[in-house]
Amino acid sequence: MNSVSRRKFLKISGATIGVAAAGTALLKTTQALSNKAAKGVQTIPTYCDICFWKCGAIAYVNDGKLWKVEGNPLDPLSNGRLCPRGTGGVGAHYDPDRLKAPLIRKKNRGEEQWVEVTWDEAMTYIAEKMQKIKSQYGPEGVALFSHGIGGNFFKHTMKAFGTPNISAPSFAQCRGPRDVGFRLTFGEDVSSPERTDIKNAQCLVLIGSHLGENMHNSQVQEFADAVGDGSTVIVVDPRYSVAASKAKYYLPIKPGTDLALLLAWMNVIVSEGLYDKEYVQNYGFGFEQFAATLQQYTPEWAYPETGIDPDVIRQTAREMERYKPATLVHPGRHVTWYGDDAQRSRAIALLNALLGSWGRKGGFYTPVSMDVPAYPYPEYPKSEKGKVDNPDHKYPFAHETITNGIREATITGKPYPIKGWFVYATNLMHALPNENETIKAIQNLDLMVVIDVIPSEIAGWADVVLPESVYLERFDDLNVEWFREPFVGLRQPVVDSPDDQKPNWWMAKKLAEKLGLGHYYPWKHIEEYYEHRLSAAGLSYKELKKNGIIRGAKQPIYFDEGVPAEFPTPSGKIEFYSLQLQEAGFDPVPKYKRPTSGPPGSFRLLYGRAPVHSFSRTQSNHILMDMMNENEVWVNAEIAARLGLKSGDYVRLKNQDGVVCNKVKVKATERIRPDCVYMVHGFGHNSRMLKFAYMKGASDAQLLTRYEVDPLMGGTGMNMNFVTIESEVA
Ligand SMILES: Nc1nc2c(c(=O)[nH]1)N[C@H]1C(S)=C(S)[C@@H](COP(=O)(O)OP(=O)(O)OC[C@H]3O[C@@H](n4cnc5c(=O)[nH]c(N)nc54)[C@H](O)[C@@H]3O)O[C@H]1N2
Ligand SMILES: Nc1nc2c(c(=O)[nH]1)N[C@H]1C(S)=C(S)[C@@H](COP(=O)(O)OP(=O)(O)OC[C@H]3O[C@@H](n4cnc5c(=O)[nH]c(N)nc54)[C@H](O)[C@@H]3O)O[C@H]1N2
Ligand code: SF4
Ligand SMILES: [Mo]
Repeated sequence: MNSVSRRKFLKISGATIGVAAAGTALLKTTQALSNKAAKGVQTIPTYCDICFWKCGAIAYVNDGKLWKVEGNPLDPLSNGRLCPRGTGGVGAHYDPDRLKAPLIRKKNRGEEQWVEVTWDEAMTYIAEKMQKIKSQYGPEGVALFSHGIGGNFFKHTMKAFGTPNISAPSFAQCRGPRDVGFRLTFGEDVSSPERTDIKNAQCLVLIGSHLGENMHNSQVQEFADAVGDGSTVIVVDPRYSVAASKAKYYLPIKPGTDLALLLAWMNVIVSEGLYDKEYVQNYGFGFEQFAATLQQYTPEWAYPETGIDPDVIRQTAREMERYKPATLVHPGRHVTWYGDDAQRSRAIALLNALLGSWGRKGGFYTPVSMDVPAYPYPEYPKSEKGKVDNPDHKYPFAHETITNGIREATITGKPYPIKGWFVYATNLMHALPNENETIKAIQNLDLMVVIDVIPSEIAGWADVVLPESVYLERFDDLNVEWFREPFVGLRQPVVDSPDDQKPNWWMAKKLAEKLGLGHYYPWKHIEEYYEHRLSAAGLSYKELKKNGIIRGAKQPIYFDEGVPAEFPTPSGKIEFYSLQLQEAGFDPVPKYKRPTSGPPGSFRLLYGRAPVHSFSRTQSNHILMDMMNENEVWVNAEIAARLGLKSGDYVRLKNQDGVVCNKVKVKATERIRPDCVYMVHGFGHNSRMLKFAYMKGASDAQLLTRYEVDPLMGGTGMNMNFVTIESEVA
């Protein structure tokens, strides 16, 4: 395959999806700093916010109207190409269902009835309620849920107010277990963007992580390059994913049994002496004890658990050995599956350690960053009570705040009451499992503020809704990224907001002022904040504004290039055997536990991503909905036939607790095992104000009433639900 067709298969392109008719004349490109009433075409660099990859982009504005967005060629996260969601991001600006003005609730929570108020009224109302909570319960009684870089200034205001209860679903509902498993092993996180050297990997192992549907831009580009270069790809997934279609080995594993496979792979690699002996010798701690525990986990032992043929387990283990250390066992990202996820992730880390891939080319590089000092704010007040989410360090290895821990404290009032929620850019009704628990918590609040761009489900529960300008209409914090090479990116407004929406920094500053915390915002406009930070780093804001990005010099990123092989674990080495875990009462080497099975006749519910949508945030975007306007439920073809179903029929899924989802179209396919069904996350909106997205497709989140909490770090394993399929009579 040449590089063009390689890229095409993953649908990363610079192609334009225009909202306004694409201009035909030769376009004169000018570098503009403000688009107000501008004539002709301007190009303005910024970075994307349709997901958390934060790709550098160039927006085209025609006569002051947003026309299209393309990748910024200077930016290493996009390399000049956006994914389809980024290209379609234009639709977020034009969405007719957007929130337009601040709203205060008129009736009961959840009834979606508000009155429009001015910004000043909204902020005064919020500040008064916050002060009341503070005087009764302390500042810790207010919690912030936020996701993405746009939350930075609200975090700052909340810390200034005195609460440490700040959390994002990216830990306990997403990558937390992975980062814990890797920290326990190597002393460091995988972080985001992942430090995976996919483009140089000669053997890439994907366990669930469905690159190509999961569209993190440069990661997918690197994957396409690796495939094009003939790298061996091994995919482990109960579903034949896009990635599986590029694989030399596809292992259709029984859901929830990956740890058995990982242990068997390590058994083969250790017993056949295939590991990187020098690396293990130099950097490993507790290898002998580790090796001893592995003896029981033969491929024959793993076979009945996983359904994977012992010969295939051996062959794939040898294939991994052949390319070491350029064999990358990808750690995944959304790994909150079964509640044993930190230990499964640790097993992935250990397998990589055996292959010597951490710190090596084709494995995990050591990321670098630009040194841009933080703004010198006054010190934050110290919290007397400490965080609410993890009482008595119940989850000893949680290194970030646990969203579901805050939710639980809000329900129980223990270890202390939480009476105010701020929710910034996270639709908790779709992001957290068990909707009823979220509602129960919300009912205990004295104040619930949601900052969103559209009337999402979570906004429907708010007392105050604050409408934000979409990313193409605002400045945001600087993106000082840890990556292959150092760089800093700028998000800047490309067009004006159509109504009375405001950017987060403006809201967070205004709120601080209302709370008497104005001294925490010594700058008037965010551009002053940029100037301050950038000049402290010896960088030019003018240059950043013009190009959207400033790149630093390349630096060594592999041990072989001179990066010191440091492992900030207690032993200072790679911990094959973990005394930390042992001391805390956990298995020092991961142990396999068979997953629970569902009621007879039921199917395990699995879920994932579609290339053209992000979670529950893009179903109101007309451009992206043009490409995919509902999700489907994947059902094994034989099962479908047995149930008398064919592709295109509508069904409803009913879970083990009797919850029934909205109707959803069947995709009868050989591409999934018979013991599970699969759907794309984020559809099935039931907020009535989302007129366009309302009831299109079904919501996986509604069906996730059960979850298994990871005892190491508090994450919610959500692949724990089983459904039956009920025909939908038209
Ligand atoms: N287009 C798009 N891309 C995205 C996002 C998006 O919203 N849209 N979101 C981004 C974010 S934040 C994240 S965290 C990532 C998530 O993406 P990933 O981390 O790649 O994937 P997951 O959602 O964990 O996994 C989904 C895959 O795991 C398989 N799977 C389910 N159960 C099992 C199991 O027991 N064993 C194995 N081996 N496989 C299993 C499913 O069949 C599916 O193919 O995607 C990122 N990229
Ligand atoms: N059932 C289920 N639950 C999951 C997952 C799953 O696959 N299935 N995936 C998990 C993972 S990996 C992750 S990372 C999380 C993601 O969880 P979230 O980040 O909460 O994802 P979304 O559901 O997209 O909610 C984002 C909200 O932010 C709003 N928003 C979008 N842009 C802006 C903006 O510019 N400003 C403001 N203020 N708001 C904005 C959107 O309208 C939406 O309401 O979910 C986790 N939970
Ligand atoms: S991966 Fe796609 S949606 Fe995410 S930031 Fe990049 S272009 Fe935007
Ligand atoms: Mo995620």
